[in-house]
Amino acid sequence: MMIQILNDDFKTLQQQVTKRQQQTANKPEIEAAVADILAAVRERGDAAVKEYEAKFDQVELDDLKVPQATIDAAYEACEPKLLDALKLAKRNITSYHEKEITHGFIDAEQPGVIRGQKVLPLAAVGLYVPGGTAAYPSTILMSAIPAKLAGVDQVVMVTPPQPKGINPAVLTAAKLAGVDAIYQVGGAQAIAALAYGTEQIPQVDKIMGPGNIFVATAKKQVFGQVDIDMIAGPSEIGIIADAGAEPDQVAADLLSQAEHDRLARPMLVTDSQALATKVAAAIEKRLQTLPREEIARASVDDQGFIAVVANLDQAFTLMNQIAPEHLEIQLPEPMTYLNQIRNAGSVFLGREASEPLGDYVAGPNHILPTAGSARFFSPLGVEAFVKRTQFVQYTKDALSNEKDAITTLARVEGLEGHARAIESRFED
Ligand code: HSO
Ligand code: ZN
Repeated sequence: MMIQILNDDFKTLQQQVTKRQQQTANKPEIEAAVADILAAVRERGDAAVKEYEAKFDQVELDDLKVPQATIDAAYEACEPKLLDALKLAKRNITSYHEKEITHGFIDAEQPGVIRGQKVLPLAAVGLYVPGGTAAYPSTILMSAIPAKLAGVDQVVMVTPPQPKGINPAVLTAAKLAGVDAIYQVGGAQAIAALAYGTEQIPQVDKIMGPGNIFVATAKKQVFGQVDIDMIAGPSEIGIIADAGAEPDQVAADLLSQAEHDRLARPMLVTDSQALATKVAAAIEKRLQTLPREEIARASVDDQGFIAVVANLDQAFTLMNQIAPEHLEIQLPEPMTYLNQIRNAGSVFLGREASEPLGDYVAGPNHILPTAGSARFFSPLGVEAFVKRTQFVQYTKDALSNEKDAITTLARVEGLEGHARAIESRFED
C-alpha cells in the first residue's frame, strides 16, 4: 500500500476529511473496572494501590516513593551529551514559558471603589508519565517546567514500576525540571491515589499527562474532584506545501509523527499534483529504513493522506477544518500566511522548522490539542497551573451610589434578604 492521494473536487475532499476525524468511544467494561479501582483506592489507600500494582504490574512494592538517592544517582550517571541536550531544552522551554506568566490587576478608576484580580498557583499537581518506551524525558520537561514557573509548590510524578527500574533519563529529566517527588505507581490506581491522596501519595489539585485507556478513563472519572488536562490523542501532523517544497523533507516530517503511533495522522495538503506524487514515493523509500517502520506504515496507510487542492486558499480552508496538532507551512515567505491559520496547536513556519525542532528544543510546548480540539483548546502552558481569584472594596459613599440598583435587581429576583443586607448599612 501507499499513502492515499485524494484529488476529488473540494466539497468531496471536505466531506472525506470530516469522516476521518477520530471519535473516541467510551467502553462500558473499562468504565466499570476503573470505577472499582477508584473506589478501592479511595477507601483503602496504599493497601489497595499495592494490590493493584501486584496484580497489573507484577511487582510487590513497599515504599511507593522513589528514593532521592536513586534519582541523584541517575542524574550523576547521565551521559554528558544527553544532560547538555536536556539543559538546552530546559533553557528554551523556560525562556518561552516565562513570557506566559500573568499577574492579575488592580483597578481603582472609580472613586471609592477598588476591584482586582489575583493569579494564584495551584498548590499541588500530579504528572502521569507512561511506562516503557513511551516515557519521554522531553514530555516531563514540557509539563513540569511550566508548573514550576506558575509557582506550583508540589509537583509530583507517577510512573508505572519497571522490571529494570525507572528509566534513568526520565529520572534525570524529572530532577532537572524540578519535580518534587516521584512515585512508582501506574494505571488507574495512580490517578486514584493523586485524586484522593493516600498515606504515601499526596492529594493534588490537577492531574496532567498522557496514558493508556485506563489512565484516560480514570482521569475523566475523577474530573471535578480534581482538575485534569485535556485528553491527548494520537499525534498529528498537517503540512501545507507547494510545488517548490522539498519532497524528501516533507516525507521525512510526515514520518516523524507517523512513527509515534499506529493511529497517528500524517496529512499533506498541496496545490501540486507533482509534489503529491513525489512525496508519496519518498515516504515509501524512507519507510524501508525506519526502525519503527511497522508503526509508521500502519499510520501512513490507514490514517494518512495527501489531498491535492486547486489553490492555497483551499489548502488553508481544509487545514483549518482539520485543526491539526502540528501544522507545517512549507511555502515561500511562510510568515505571511500566519493570518490564514485559525485552528492548529503549534505552527512551524518555513523549511527549517521541521516538527521535531518543536518536540525537543525550540521552547513552545509539545503537549498540544489533538483530534480537532485545536478548535477550542490551547497548547499546555503556565495558565494551566494557575487559577484566579477576585476582590472588591467599596467606601460607604460608593456603595450608596449603587444601593438603588442593587436593591432593585434583588427584589426583581425575589431575594429580599439581599436587598436588606445592603440597606442595613444605611439604617441609623
Ligand atoms: N510529538 C509528540 C511529542 C514528542 N515527540 C515527545 C517526541 N517526544 C507530541 O505530539
Ligand atoms: Zn514527536
